[in-house]
Amino acid sequence: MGKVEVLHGDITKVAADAIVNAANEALLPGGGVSGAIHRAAGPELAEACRQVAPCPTGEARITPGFRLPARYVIHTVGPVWRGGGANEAVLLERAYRSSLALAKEYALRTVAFPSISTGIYGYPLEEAAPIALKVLLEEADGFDALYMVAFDERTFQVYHSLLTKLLHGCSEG
Ligand code: AR6
Repeated sequence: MGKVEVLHGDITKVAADAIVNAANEALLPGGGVSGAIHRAAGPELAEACRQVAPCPTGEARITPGFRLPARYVIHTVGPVWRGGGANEAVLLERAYRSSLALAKEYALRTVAFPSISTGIYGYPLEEAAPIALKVLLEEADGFDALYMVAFDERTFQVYHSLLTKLLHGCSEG
């Protein structure tokens, strides 16, 4: 089984086969991780996004990585948090799964994710992390490595301690 790891840092520096972008449905360069990815990839990325847009919430699109160390960028759209009663959990899980389905289609072996929806889109981190890690652990078999790249300290701590707990639980089963 491929490994799942939580990393602390900037996803634009990660030399995975693909990094995932927490995008908006129009695939326009925004703020947050999306802004950072577009700045690091160069202006060609926005043009490539234009050609594959729009991307409904929960779906994913793929483009080259241009000036990034990653070969590809997989753009996915997580849900905007509306209090929890608007299918957010299903849509968040779908965003992770669609991204990995696309990665498999392209025979990619390593994929790095940011914490989708937990920034500008307001999804509570403690509720998003179990969904994200559940999908990564379930799908790890099809990859060499799946990374969750946490930019800030709190995000790192939440994912890191949860992953440790989940792996510890699994090893007993
Ligand atoms: N590397 C890794 N993670 C990062 C980086 C980075 N360089 N920069 C920020 N993050 P957000 P969302 C973290 O807001 O909530 C955009 O405008 C950040 O700390 O980027 O899905 C899009 O265009 C947080 O933990 O994404 C959409 O309109 C996580 O990435 C909207 O924001 C996600 O925060 C999407 O909002």
